[in-house]
Amino acid sequence: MTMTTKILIGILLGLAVGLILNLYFPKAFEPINEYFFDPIGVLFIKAIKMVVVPLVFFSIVSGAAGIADPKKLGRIGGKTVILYLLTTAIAITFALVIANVVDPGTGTNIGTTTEKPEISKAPSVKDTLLNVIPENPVKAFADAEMLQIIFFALLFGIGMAFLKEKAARVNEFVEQANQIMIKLVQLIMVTAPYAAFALMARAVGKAGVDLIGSMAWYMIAILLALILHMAITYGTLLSVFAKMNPLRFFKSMLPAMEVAFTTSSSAAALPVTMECAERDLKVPKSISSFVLPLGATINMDGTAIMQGVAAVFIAQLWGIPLDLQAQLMIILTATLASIGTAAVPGVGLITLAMVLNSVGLPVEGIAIVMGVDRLLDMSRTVTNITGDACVACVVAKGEEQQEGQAA
Ligand code: DAS
Repeated sequence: MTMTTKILIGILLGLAVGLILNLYFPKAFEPINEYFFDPIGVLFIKAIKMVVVPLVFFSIVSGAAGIADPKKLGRIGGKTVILYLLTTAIAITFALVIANVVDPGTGTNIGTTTEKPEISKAPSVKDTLLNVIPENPVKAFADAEMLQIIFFALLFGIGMAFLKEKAARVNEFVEQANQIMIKLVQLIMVTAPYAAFALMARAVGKAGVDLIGSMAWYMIAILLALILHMAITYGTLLSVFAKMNPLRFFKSMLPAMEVAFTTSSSAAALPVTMECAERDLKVPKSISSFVLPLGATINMDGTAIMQGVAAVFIAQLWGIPLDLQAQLMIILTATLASIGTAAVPGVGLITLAMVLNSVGLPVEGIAIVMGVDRLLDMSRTVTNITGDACVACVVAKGEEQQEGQAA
């Protein structure tokens, strides 16, 4: 039985048990929650927070160190990274607009007045950007200053890419450490069906039937944002800048999309993404071999969309208003969190903790969305790899025009 099936069963059982307790045995819910559901949720969230720092660090260093030709970090690299950041920021903007319009969490109260967490004022975007460079990387790790860790990891990896053979041993260590962290995530995810059951039963047991409707709207909001982002953002980039018919692009990408959907892993889909880009979309290998592996590591528009919608959803469930500054912070941190998300199943949920932390939202909100996350992971991974291929086509066209002018 696949992990997805197990998690689905966990969700459905949790829904059923939560509803029964909420409707027929409300008095029995509290002790069961206190001694069973809650501890499981707390332990699962702690396990997620435990791996965020090393996972993000080694994932980014490994990806940056893997840049085949760091000298390309000049023109092609600059264009690629700017396009990746731009499309991710647009993705989250779509997510926030749709989350505010669909309003999935309003009307369902998870956090009672006593439980409303102390919302620390989100730092301004300017302060956050100034704070990206760590004065002391070790302190950044100790304090889980994720934006500083991401910045340091990118530079560290690029330094390794330039050193190549001279950093071979460090490269080997980083690669192994990255694999260990991914294995750790997989081990944590083994508990996901049980955690999904307990967390869903806890949430529905507390909020009742309303939460089921809210969860459905949460999923609809994400799927809507994923589709709109792919159709509008990628459609525009392909038509205007890659001079390519978007329908031809999506048709060519179907094999890679299918692998991404079934595996929930950009890394697993990468070989097929590269084949579709080179064989069907005529992206030169010299560009696809740079742009696509980098994209699988740092460009995850689908993940950023989930994180944007989830942050607004959790704020709504707890009745916490998000002002414009907090929503701008979500755009910034979810863009950077998606850079730190490793290309394997379920990691977007883990880096969601970083986004929630950044705007002072309750990290236990992950417990609410965790139940349905695997289903959403399959869909957002499709968007992740599609965004990589779209940027590869745009960069390839730009280089072709550049060479045409030079000739
Ligand atoms: N499943 C991840 C990927 O491979 C992204 C995520 O977990 O959000 O793209």
